Amino acid sequence: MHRKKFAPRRPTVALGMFTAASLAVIMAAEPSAAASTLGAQAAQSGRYFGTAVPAGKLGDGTYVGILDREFNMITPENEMKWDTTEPSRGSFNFGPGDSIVSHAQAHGQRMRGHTLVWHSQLPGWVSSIGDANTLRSVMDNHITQEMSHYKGKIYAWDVVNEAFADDGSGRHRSSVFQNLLGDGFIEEAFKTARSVDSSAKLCYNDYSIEDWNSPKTQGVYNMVKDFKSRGVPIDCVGFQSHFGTGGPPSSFQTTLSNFAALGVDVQITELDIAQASSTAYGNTVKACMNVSRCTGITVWGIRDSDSWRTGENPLLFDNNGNKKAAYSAVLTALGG
Ligand code: 9MR
Repeated sequence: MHRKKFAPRRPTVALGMFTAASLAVIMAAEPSAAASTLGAQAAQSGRYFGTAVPAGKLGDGTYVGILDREFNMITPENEMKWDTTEPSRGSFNFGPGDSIVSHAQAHGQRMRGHTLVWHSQLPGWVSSIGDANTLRSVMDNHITQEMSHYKGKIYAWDVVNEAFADDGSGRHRSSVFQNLLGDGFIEEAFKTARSVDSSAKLCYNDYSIEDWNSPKTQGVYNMVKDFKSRGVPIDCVGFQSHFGTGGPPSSFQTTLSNFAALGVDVQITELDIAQASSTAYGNTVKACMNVSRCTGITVWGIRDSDSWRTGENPLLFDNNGNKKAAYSAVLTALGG
């Protein structure tokens, strides 16, 4: 009776359309003002703008001033990697990662978790395991303990990082995981991750997969396609985007949209560009803006002096924390 009286369905739709139409009129009359920070400008299109943060810089006032003004997503640069979080078997250390999470929570920033299973920054006790059953239980336990500790605090996890080879084969690289567990180690990691925290997005993250024509890109694409077709849980693909002076390959937007069409979000996760030309940065951001499922961009550091690429000046702020020309190019590109 109650439902009938209000005949909810059609009026709801009509009201929805009316509201949308009114909004369009209001927006046409008063276009939303361009934002003055990267995070706020990205948010206007429902995206985020993040950076990598090392715990050791949280005491640097200039650094933190820029971090909290400009960025609304944080990736710990090293603090959630296996060599820090489980330096010996079954002995976990979440202190450094916790300090970054606390900062993020206090400043309204979300977190990308980086990274659960990676051949690098892997402690010797893991790489020297010699039998599959031990390694499988060690890997699953690592994922379980780390994701449980951070449950509810991580927007997206890089569950597996850099598992594909650079040799043009389009196949997985050699690693203790690959060598003992075979190709199935990646899906095992994703299934375990989903069972621990069903609300975090689960990403595969890699570099040199931005060019659609590269065998490595095709290898990752085929893996994601296979996972989606078999119901293996995967929600997103991270394109690290460590570019040379020319910036992204011309096919970058095609790559992002082809992956997105498989039913995953795509994200630029570790962006830096040698010498940081405005054109190269602008083109990178535009490629993301043109793909609706490209949900955010993370640069791999704030000032050039914070970068792992010493001497290449690849970031958006100079050593003194001043905005570089590329900063304006990025802000403009984020504004559509
Ligand atoms: O920026 C990180 C640097 O401080 C570390 O020394 C290095 C060790 O491997 O890892 C760097 O971050 C890497 C990221 O975790 C994965 N993709 C490549 C990044 C740059 O090397």
